[in-house]
Formats: sequence, structure tokens, C-alpha cells
Amino acid sequence: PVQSPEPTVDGFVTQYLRNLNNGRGVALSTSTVNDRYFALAATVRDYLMARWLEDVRRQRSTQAKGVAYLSAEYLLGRQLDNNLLATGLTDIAAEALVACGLDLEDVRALEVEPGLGNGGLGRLAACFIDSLATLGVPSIGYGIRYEYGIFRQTFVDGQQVEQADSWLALGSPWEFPHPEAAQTISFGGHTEQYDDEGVTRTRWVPSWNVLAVPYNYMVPGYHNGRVNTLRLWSAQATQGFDLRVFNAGDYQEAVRAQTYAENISKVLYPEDSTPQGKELRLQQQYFFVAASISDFVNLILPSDFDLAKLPDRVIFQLNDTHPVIGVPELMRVLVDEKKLEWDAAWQITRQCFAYTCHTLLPEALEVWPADLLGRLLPRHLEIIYRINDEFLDEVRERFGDDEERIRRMSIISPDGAVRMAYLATVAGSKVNGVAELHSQLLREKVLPDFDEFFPGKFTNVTNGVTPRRFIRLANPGLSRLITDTIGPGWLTDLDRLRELEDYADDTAFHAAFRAVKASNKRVLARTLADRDGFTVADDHLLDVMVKRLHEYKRQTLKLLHIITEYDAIASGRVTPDQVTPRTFVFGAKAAPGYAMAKRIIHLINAVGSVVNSDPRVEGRLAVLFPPNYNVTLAERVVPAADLSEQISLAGKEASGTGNMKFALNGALTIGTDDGANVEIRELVGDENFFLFGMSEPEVADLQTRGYHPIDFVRADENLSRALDLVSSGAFSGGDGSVFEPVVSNLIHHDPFMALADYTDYIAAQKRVDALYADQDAWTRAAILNVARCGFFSSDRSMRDYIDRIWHTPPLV
Ligand code: 26V
Repeated sequence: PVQSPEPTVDGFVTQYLRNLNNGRGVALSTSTVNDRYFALAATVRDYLMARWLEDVRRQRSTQAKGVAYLSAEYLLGRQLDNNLLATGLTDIAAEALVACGLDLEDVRALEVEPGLGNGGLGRLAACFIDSLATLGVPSIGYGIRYEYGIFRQTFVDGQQVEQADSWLALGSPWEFPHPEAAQTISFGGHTEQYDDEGVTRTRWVPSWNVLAVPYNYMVPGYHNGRVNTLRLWSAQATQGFDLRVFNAGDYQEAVRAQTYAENISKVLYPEDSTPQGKELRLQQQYFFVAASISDFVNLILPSDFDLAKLPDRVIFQLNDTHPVIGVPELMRVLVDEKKLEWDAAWQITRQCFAYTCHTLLPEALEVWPADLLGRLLPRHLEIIYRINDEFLDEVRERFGDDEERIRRMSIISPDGAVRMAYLATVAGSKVNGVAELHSQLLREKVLPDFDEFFPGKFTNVTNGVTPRRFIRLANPGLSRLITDTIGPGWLTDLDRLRELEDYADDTAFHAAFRAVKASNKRVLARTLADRDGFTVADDHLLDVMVKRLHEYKRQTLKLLHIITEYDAIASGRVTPDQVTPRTFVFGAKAAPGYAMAKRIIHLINAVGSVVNSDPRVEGRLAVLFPPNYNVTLAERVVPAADLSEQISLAGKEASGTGNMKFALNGALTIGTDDGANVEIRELVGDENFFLFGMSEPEVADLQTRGYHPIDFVRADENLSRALDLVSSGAFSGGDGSVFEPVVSNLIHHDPFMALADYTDYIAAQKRVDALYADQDAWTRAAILNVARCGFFSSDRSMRDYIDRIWHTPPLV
């Protein structure tokens, strides 16, 4: 067994210097900050290594069932602090560095976060693997090692400009590449029938291959000695590929082919709502899923394993439709490679997958044109057709020749595209939504025929967030206060936060709680000063909206509120001292091809620069939009916030997870009855939540009656003034045409009904002001938010998945 270094300052120093000298090949005196960061990471790894190897061995040797989480995205955030926390080495490391004449703070600042995800879905996967490790559940995360993660956002003249995220430029100390364990992944070609000792079988004759090289990452549990694995695949050209072309003497062509193959894991697709049907994306999906299934079936399972028992060993959890091509892939492996009967293989496959849906937007549901899919994966298309034929036969058996229903339920759409969500629903043992409301709408509105056909298949698991990263690491002050008040243990048993209810009216606790918030604001102020040159007033209500830019999330509604506040003062209708001093903070990336979202970003910046430079509102209103919102920045913004903006049109936000992070850090929510907001409000109580806007049934109702945004403009003078201000060019140097597309889209279409909810939103903001004016009442409500949101720990989400879907108890 591997020897762990001594968990003492001396032990740490010795190991650290060894890693600096032997690992980096430098002396302490000549080392760069990068050397020091790498040596520190290596040292932390050394403490985790023995446990990791032991867990890998145990998970292989036991017959216990485990989870294989299939996700195209993992938005991990920085690793160093998290791994120090998990091992309990933070203080030792800090002291050891001091002993070496170094500062932990300087060294940790060097880490570039792996941004291998777009937003909520990718961050959720990262929270889930943290919780699985902390619960001790046998599991492995599979995904893609993108060479470039989510783009780096900059602003030029207020407009978003994307830059490549070269997170690997200086190397990553957290990964363990295993080129010797590479899998060959095939594409293209055709299928043919052949005679296999009297049995007619099909085989796939592909036309090109790529190598999938696994990179392993440690996923340590919190203070439990467990370390799980995240395995991300990187694409490399195969030798054979090169040789063939090289032998033909065409060097250029060989290099081109290699580049083509290696493109597969080159870059994360930065779109998260409108699938483009891009061939490269399907290549990415099949690439990582085929590698993962083969890894599990051919390498992790013993070679004599009876595949009929596969469902007793593994559940492949499909994180949205991105890995759904795994369904026909497992069928192909079982039928073509392992030579099982189709029915037996289908029986196994149906038990081995479960599907999580993360959206309600119809345009976000992935479909693949059959010709594209057939060109890239001809055998898989055949398998999908057969799955569909047999499924529709069953539907006919149940419902007769109800051709309308058959058309509705077919995995193949009328225009010949494969509906991946339907395939996942037919194949999955369970299908879940990510919040109560979302799961209900999924059953009633998105997949009602399937709910009727498969009773018991649909379920809910409300999302959660890891309290280790989003409370303990992000908010050490609050964490200390909680531990001082209710004792340790809450970080892995978050329902215990309830015990804080007893302190909701305790004067001393109030003071300490407020001091923590004030200190978090100062930390944020320092961060924004350093990274963006901003100044943050420390006596303002901090009003925060951070999330991807999307029309359904309604950043424009937030902007209309800001403009209304600004207009009220600028026009002299209210005096500055009549408004609550507020700093509005935005964070949002727009998909590079999403023109309207980019215009809205431009408008936020334009409003910000006018508001921030107008002496009439100085000291009262400020708008800050730090570029490149990411996990690292979230860890500073969330603990500092007073008010959390969760203002999507009801029925559009599947869950939201930022909403949970804010509430757990003592921000109050202003929000619609959407996604997990519903559950937050139920838990914290109406009086501790600012609800506004139409409910989902009201939205549906207005939609059927016919929505005319102009009616709402006419009915509210403040709204028409705010829109006029934008049209007049007040935020664009007098040129009204710049933001005309945003305004006219709102007035004439407003697909997400921002104008319909405006009046009620402004009224709710007035309630915010009123409560904030009573600091005791506000603090009480904030404390109760923390106390009552323990439910939103991702540990609870994992227990729900285990009980309702996976049936994979922790390994003790
Ligand atoms: C979709 C697509 C479509 C094809 C192009 C690439 C791509 C990449 C990601 C996605 C996923 C979009 C769905 C998503 O992120 N949903 C969010 O999931 C969160 C976790 O469940 C949830 O809190 C958010 O409400 C939901 O919007």
C-alpha cells in the first residue's frame, strides 16, 4: 500500500519540498508561483492517494451496485481549496507554506478553474459527484476533457467578446492521464449481415476511428477518507489512421485527419438552450458515452461477468439527453459484440439507464436528423428504428390504431429526426425532473402520453447544491458562526440548520450574522476592485442576478426595474434619499450565436455606465456587471448578496440552483413561482420570500386568451417611461436605434411576458425596500432562510436518487 505523508506541518513541508524539487525540478528559491502551485497540488494529491487507490480497489472487488453518471458537462470550479477542505489539511498547508516563506493565498490564486460546463446542468453534476463521494456511494463520473471550456467573457464597448479558455495552458496538476487504457471509438461506414455459425448477425464496418484517452481526477469525500473518480475522455488520433495515410505518402492529409479526430474534445459547445444539430456535437456525445460504456463493461467488470446481471452492478444516469446515444450503444455492445438475443439485451438495457430532464423549453429538446445520425452511426440508427418499431407495436396493442397518438409518441419525428428525450424515456427505468413543479409539468405537458403509457416511470428529484463548496468554502464566516452556535456536523447533515431557528430573534446572533454579511461584502468589494477596478459601496443593499443570459430568465425585467428607479430620481419625481441605496450586480454569459441575449448584455452595460456616472443618483444606485461570471466569482458574490433575483417566467426555469445557494447564504429571494423557487418559498415561509408575478396556470391562461404586451405598457406609466427612455437613446448616446430591437421585441412579442409581470415586480421591490428599512426584521428573515433551506443540500438530492431511482446504498 502507498504511504501517506505525515499529517503534520513538518510532514507537509517535507512532502512539499520533495514535490517542488523532484516533481518540478526547481529549488524553492528559484521556483515560480506556478511551480509552487503545482507542488502544493501534488502534495494534497499525495495525501489522497492511498485512499483513492483503496476505493478504486474496493469498488472493483465488491459486487455492489454503483452509479455511472454520464454528463457532457462538469463545471468543477477550483480544486485546491476543495481538496484541502476534504482532507482537513487547510491549516496545516497554510502553516507549512509559511514555514517555506510562502503565502497560501498567493499560491491558490494561480489556479484556473476547469470550466467544463455551461451553467446549471454542469454545476449540478459537479455538486452531485461531491455528494456521492461524501456519502460513500460507489460511483464514477464520466465526461469529456474539453481542451477549451466555456469561453472567457470580456466586454468591449459594453459588448460581449469571447476568448478561448485555455485552462490547460500551464498544465493541470489534478489529472492523471492513462494513454495505455485508451479505447478505440468508431464512426461512419456501413453495416452488414453475416453468418455466425448458422445465426445471422449484424456487424458495423466503420470508416474511421479515434482514440479516447482517459484522464482520471480525484473526487474526495468530505472528512470521510473516501475518494471517488471522475474520468474524462480526451480524443487522440489513432496510430493506424495516421499510418494508412502516411504510407500513401500524403503527409498533409495525415495531419488533417489527425486534427479532425482530435477536434472531438477540443471545445465545449457554449450553447445551452438551442441545439444546433451540429455533427461535431453528436461526435462528442457518442465519443464519451461509447468510451464510458466500454470502460465499464470491458475493463471495470471482471472478464467472466454474466451480463444478464449488469443491472445489479450499474445504473447509467443520463444527465439530460446529451448521453442518450448510450442507449443504442449498449444494445449494440450486447447484441453485436457480446452476442446476446435482442430481447435479453433490451431487458438489460431498460434497467441500466435512467434519465434526468433539465428543461421545459421545447426548443432545448435535442433531436438528431436521421440522415446525420445514420451517416455517423449507421448501426445505432438501425437499432433506434427497431426500438421504435417495437415500442410503437406495444402502443398499438394498448391503444389500437390511434395513429395520432402513434405519431405523437414516435421516437422518430414526422420530419425524420430522432427525438432523444423520447428515446431516453422509452429506455429509461425512471425519468425525473429537477424540481416538483418541473416534474409535474414534464408529466402533464411535455410527455403526457408517456406518463400514461409508463405508470410509475416518472418521478421528481429536486436539485441541490454542495454545502462544502457553497457554504463552508465560500462563506467561512457564516460557517464559523453556525458551528459556534449549533456545533459541528451540520455540513454533512444540513437539515440541522433548523436549529438556527432558535436564534432568529437572538440579538447577539443577529449582530454576528450581520457582521458576517458585512464582511462578505468587503471581501467581494476587494475581489471586484482587484479583477475589474470596481468600487462597491458597503452600505448598499446588494441586489444580485447571476445566471446565463436568456430571455426566459428575464434580465430585461430586472433592467426595467433599475431604469424605473433611475428615472424616478433623474426626473425629480422622488428625491434620492427616498430610495433604498442599492447596488445591482449582474453576471451572465450569452451563447455566442444568441443575438438578442448579446444585445441585452450590451444594454445592461449601457444602463450601468449612464447610472454609474450620473451625479443625481450618486451614492444611491450603482450597476456592476463584472465580466466572466464563473464558479470562482460565484463563491464571492453569493455570500455577499442581500437579495437574490429569481425572476424567470413561471413554467420556464426547470429548477435553478443559484436560488438555493443564495438562500443558504442568507439572501432573501425575490422570485416568481417557478422551478425550485416554489419549494424554497414553501420552506422559508411566505413572509420570508418576495413572491410576485403570474403563476404557471395564469401564464398558460394568458397565452390562450392572447397576450398583447402593449396593453401592459398602456396600463403602467412607469413601464412606458422606462421603455421610452431606452428608445430615446438615453443609454446609447442619443441614438435610439441601438437598442430598438430589444424594445420592439418586448413591446410587440415579449415571448416571456416580462411586461405582464412588471407592475407586480415593482410592487414586490417596494416590499423589499420596506423590509430592508427594518434591519432587525430583514436579518430575522435572512436567518430563517438559512435555517430552513437544509433540504437543498445535494446530499439530500443524492439520497433521493438512491431511494427512488438507483438503489445503490453507500459502501460502508
Ligand atoms: C442544452 C444544450 C442544448 C444543445 C447545445 C448544448 C447544450 C448544453 C446544455 C444544455 C442543457 C440546458 C439545460 C440546462 O442547463 N438546464 C438547467 O439545469 C439546471 C440543473 O438541473 C436547472 O437548475 C436549470 O433550471 C435548468 O435551466
